[in-house]
Amino acid sequence: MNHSDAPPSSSGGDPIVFYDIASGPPIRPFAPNPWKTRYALNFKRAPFVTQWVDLPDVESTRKSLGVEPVRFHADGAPFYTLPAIRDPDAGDKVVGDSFDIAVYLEDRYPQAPSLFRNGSMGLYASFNTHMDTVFPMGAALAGEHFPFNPATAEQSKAAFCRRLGVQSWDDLILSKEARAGILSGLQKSLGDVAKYFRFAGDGGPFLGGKEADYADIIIGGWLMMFCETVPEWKEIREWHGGVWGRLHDGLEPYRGTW
Ligand SMILES: N[C@@H](CCC(=O)N[C@@H](CS)C(=O)NCC(=O)O)C(=O)O
Repeated sequence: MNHSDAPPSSSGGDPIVFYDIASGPPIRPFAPNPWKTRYALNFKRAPFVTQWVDLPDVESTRKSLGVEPVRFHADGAPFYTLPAIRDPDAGDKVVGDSFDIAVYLEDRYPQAPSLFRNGSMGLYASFNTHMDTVFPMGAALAGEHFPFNPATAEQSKAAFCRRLGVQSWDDLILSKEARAGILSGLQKSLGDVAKYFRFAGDGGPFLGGKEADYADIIIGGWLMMFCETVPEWKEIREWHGGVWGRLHDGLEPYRGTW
């Protein structure tokens, strides 16, 4: 987003509407990219309400907001995603990508702590892209633990199968051996990321030390997905000297309520 597009600041009117993906009841946030936005909204102390969207309704919701897709399937077809936000207090401005939302919030709430140190958004954007190549391999571990809404689970499973080119949902359920293989691959890849914490100084818990910023939120969003959907989370949080558990716990004040 161009900085000149941003409204001057909040006038304290209607809250931002945050479109997040609903789990089955009782509803809880679990999706990694929406978690980045939830953390950023709380970090910037932005007034917001959550509009829960059932997985099969993500496409129609995004279309109704008139926001262009930011992801595409392998065949080039649009992949409709959340998060998105709508800001009624800024002429119903809609933003539909977690990173763009963070940039928007930084401009919108200049008095709140900064998400980006030294205004270096480009560096954070490239870090975001990098992390989005490392963490998704862990998503396969959710499998049968994915918190579908029972009312629409079959529809959602069919969509996942089409997307991944498999015949049935059962094909996506991992054997014990496959699970162990993914865990060990994830551990190796996260080991490279864990090395970034050597700059944290005095035990972190964040990448930049004692204060969180958007780089921690990028990782934290993925860790929330592990925490909510991956049974091995207790093990993962202890990997690499416990950097994951410490960062996750350090972000607790920014989780808010829903
Ligand atoms: N680059 C986008 C990616 C958003 C994204 O991939 N969202 C996922 C949830 S983490 C989604 O909406 N998936 C919908 C689906 O799987 O049908 C962003 O950061 O906002």
